[in-house]
This record gives sequence, structure tokens and C-alpha cells, in this order.
Amino acid sequence: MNPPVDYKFSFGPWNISEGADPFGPEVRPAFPHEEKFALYRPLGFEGVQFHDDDVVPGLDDLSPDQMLNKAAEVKAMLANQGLTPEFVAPRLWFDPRTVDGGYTSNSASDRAYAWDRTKKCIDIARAIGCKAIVLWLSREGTYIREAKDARLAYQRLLETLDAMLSHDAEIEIWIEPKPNEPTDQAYVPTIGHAIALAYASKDPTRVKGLIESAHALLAGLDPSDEMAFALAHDKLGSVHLNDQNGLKYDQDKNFGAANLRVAFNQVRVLEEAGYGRRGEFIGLDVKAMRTQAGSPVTAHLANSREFFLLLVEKYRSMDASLVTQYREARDYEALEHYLVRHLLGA
Ligand code: GLO
Ligand code: MG
Repeated sequence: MNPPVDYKFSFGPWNISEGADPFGPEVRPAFPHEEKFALYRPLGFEGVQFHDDDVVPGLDDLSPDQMLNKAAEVKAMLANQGLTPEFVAPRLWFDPRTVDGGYTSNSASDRAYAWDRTKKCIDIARAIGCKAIVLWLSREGTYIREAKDARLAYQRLLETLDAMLSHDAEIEIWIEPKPNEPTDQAYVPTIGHAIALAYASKDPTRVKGLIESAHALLAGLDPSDEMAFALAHDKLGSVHLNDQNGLKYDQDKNFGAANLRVAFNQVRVLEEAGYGRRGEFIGLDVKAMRTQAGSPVTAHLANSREFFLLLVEKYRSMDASLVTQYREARDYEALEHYLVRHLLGA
């Protein structure tokens, strides 16, 4: 028997936000980006997830030396705060040159920008002592199917993975699938797509996935099965636990807040696989409600972490032998009855 995992938690600074949405502006005073890092430890988090420009703001306009100096400052700040950088992700959805995607854009100069930015992202990651690069392939998709050659798009994505693996022999790439938003249809909608690309790449051992609960739900899939699929291939680099109330815009609700049983099953699958034993983080990608006042708002982060840990307790206090017995007897009515009563504390 392995000892139970003592989970480590992470989130990205974008999870402390001012409440802007597509229909209205910020509703809370801005909280300085540099001051967010001091909030992590007191909230029970030790891992920081970064976009490249969270580490080096305005990086497109800096020289390589300026960029690396800023990264060195951030590395020292993290060490002072007792924090670990979990991953760095190239932000390829903001600049006008990414309006039609980066790696799959129809414009050669836009693709060149995306590649240049990706190399910078890798160099920044290494400079802060981090080996994981997350690719949330935000705009790699289409608004109308006829806009791009989808077969060529997949080839371009694969070429990008290979070029990244060649640029640095030690990095890992974690693909974060999402089926839609901001595009109508994304090219890498599920973990199956991500893992197929991993195996097609020049070094499959270094290409994994990051599964976000809400993204799986948006694809009409169960996040725990998506996680189990990645775990079966030893390809779950990290998770973005959160929740989603049906097929609508990406909600990033608190973990467990929309569907406790779906959340429990994610915890169950992670626990059963020993996720976290090799230092993997429990990442949260949760958005504070726009109605919430204050600056900074952080209750959603503390609450999601607490819900996760309470569900871990539920898993660990479950009568596993009873579950086995019901499975063997194929009495799934009894299994469900037991589990729902257990979740309800009955
Ligand atoms: C958006 C994604 C986004 C990514 C982040 C890291 O839907 O979930 O928040 O997780 O940019 O790449
Ligand atoms: Mg995410």
C-alpha cells in the first residue's frame, strides 16, 4: 500500500481577476500583478502557473537579455516566497497577429510570430527553473470549417510540437484540450486528440496533457474518464479542476460547485492512480463570481481547494471492499445507493 498523497495545489495569477466579461468591464479595483504571489502560501498553494507574459510583461518588445533578466527576477521572487513554477504557457490569443490562430494561421508571418513567441516562452520557462510548457491551443481552430485546411492544420501542430522538443531537449509539453471558445471548433478538443499528437511526435515521452474539468464537460465528456484515459497512458501532466453547469460558455466555476458527484469521480480517479505521488500539482482554473466585491478576491480559490480536500476525505472514507463486492455482483443499483448515501453523509 502506498501512503496517501499529500496534495500540492497551484493556480495562475489570472485566477485573481477584476470581473470583466464579454458584456461588461471590470467591477473590482485592479490588484497589482506582482503582489499576487504573496497570496499563494497563505491560501494553501505552492505552485504557480504562468503565461509567458505573466513572467515577463511586454515580452514582445524586449531584447533577449532584458527578457532573461526579468525572468531571473521572477525566479528569485518565487524562491523568496517558497513557490514553485509549475508551467509556462505561450499567450497566443491576444496579439493581433494571433487573430486567426498561431501555429495553424493561414498567414506565414503570423505563424512565424507564433513560433518565435513559443521559443521565447520555452526560454523563459527554463530561466525560472521550469520544464513544463502548456499549450492551450486557444485559436487553433475555425469559425467556419472552410476557413482552413484541417489536415494541414494537424500537420502544423505536429511540426510545432517536434520543433519545440528539438529547441530544448528537456522540456515537456502539456496540451490542454478545449472543444470550442474562442473558436467555434478547436482542432484539439479532447485528450484523445492530444495523446494522438503526443504519440505521433518525435518524443512521445515528453508530450502529455493537462485536463480541465470544464473543457471536458463542454465536449460532452466526463472529466474523470478523460483523466483516466490520460493516466492509463501515463500522460496526465496536470489538471485544471473547476466546474461547468451544462453546455454553455466556459464557466470556470468552483470545483464541485455544479456537480458534486462528477467532482467526486475526478478525485476518485486521481486517487486510484496515485496522481500527485511524483510531484504533480492539483491545479485550479476557477473564476471569481462577477458579483463578488473586494480586492483581491480569493475565496473561490480557497473554497475550491477545500472542496477538493473534502472529496478526498469522502474517497478515503469510502468502504472500498463494499464497492468491489457490488462490482463483482454487478449490483450497480446497490453500488449507487451506497455511494450517494456516502456522499450525502447518510
Ligand atoms: C481557457 C483556459 C486557460 C488556460 C490558461 C493556461 O479556457 O482554461 O485559462 O488554462 O491560459 O494556458
Ligand atoms: Mg484552463
